Amino acid sequence: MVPLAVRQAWKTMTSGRPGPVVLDVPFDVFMESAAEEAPNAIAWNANISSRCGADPEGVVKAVDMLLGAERPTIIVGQGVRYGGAAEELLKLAERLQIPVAASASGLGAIDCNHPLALGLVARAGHYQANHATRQADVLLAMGMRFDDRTSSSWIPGYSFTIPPTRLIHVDIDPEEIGRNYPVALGLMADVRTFLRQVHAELDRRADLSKKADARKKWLAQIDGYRKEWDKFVAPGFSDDTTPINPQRAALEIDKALPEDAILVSDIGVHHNWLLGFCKPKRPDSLIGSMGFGPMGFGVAGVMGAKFAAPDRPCVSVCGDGAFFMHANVLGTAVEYNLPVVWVVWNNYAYASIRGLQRGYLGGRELATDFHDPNTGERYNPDFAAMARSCGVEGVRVDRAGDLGEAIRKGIAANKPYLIDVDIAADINPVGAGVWELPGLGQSKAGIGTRYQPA
Ligand SMILES: Cc1ncc(C[n+]2csc(CCOP(=O)(O)OP(=O)(O)O)c2C)c(N)n1
Ligand SMILES: [Mg+2]
Repeated sequence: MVPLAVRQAWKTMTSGRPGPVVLDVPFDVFMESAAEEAPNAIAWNANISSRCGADPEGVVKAVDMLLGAERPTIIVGQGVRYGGAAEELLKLAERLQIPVAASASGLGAIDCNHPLALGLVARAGHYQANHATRQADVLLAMGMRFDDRTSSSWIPGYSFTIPPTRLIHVDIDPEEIGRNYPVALGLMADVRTFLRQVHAELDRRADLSKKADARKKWLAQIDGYRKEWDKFVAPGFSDDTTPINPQRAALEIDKALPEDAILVSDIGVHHNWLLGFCKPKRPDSLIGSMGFGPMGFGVAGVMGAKFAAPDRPCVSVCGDGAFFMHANVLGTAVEYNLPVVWVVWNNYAYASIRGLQRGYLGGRELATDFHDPNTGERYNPDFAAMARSCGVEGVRVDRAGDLGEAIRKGIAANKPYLIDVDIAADINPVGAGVWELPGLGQSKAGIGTRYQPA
């Protein structure tokens, strides 16, 4: 049974819409011996392809819609990363001069520094991204599922305005198509295969620049939004206070990471800061767990990243709350000799939850603030000393100017390394979208207003 189940689990994990699989093996089954030879799961599944293309007529329609649009916009999710479609995506964006936005899991699908990269669409998303996707006349969404954070709780006019925006939704999982928004065109396909079909169709078209003037106007408009956003966030980058301004911390982390680094984020307010102010260059430069969002994903997951990519620097940014929950990773990293770096985003709180409590409970907090009961002073264990007690290098950073150097040193050390960073908890990331907890109300957009189509 176990060899069969491993084979099936491997296939489920890697094909179609890929994802983690739980294999629950009862103890008695573990104890049994079997005459069966365990087949190699990887070899068994090696020749299965899930690269289905879209309906050919649908491809022609999609190209017609894109070429006829005045404010076309692309938004991508993790389907680009899993489908290995980054190259084809960049080629389409450049070929038709269409800007590319991303959901949290799609960030980095094209280099965030590329002039056509809009950045993040979300509650805490970038103004130029949200304001483009909500005004688009045609929106091409690929390998993404329109979850509540990306979609500003589906409230029209913040992330999307569908309709009147005409949505082309391409996904390998047909369940996602039409699930959250009505589509003008829904196509089940692997993203890379679809993009190759689109390029082949474009090769057959004579005039790709029909709407060139409208496109230029659209891109110029977006440049204006980008300037407004840059101005809005500028002060945070030069803040030199201690505890460190979280926006500044995200910037310093981003600057310190080499081109090929994998940054594994945990769950919490730090994740929002990283999504807002890191500029991932590759589809797998910044990974996190959206949706299920288990704390510990970044604390332990960085070791998984290192196993999978031993030649790339792997850095975890994780909350103090999650790190304390999962501090056993220190021992594991030593036992397996895994040179990973933990940057503990130490804000002395389950800050994301504390922020919600304060917002919705009239300023009160319950068990989310870490303090000494006698003095009220901030309390946490000394994480750097804890690391050293496990045989892991541990340092403390409390000035923004020292953070980048500490990360570079941690990576260069080539052994397990922990950096405990004192980061402010009372500043919250804001962006162009909103979020609503049912029954509790809606947050306010930090920049811009709700878009009302004419
Ligand atoms: C295992 C688990 N328990 C609880 C939660 C709910 N939750 C989401 S964020 C968060 C607080 C995280 O605190 P910390 O790790 O310090 O990160 P911060 O928000 O302060 O950056 C909690 C309790 C969760 N996502 N996963
Ligand atoms: Mg915290």
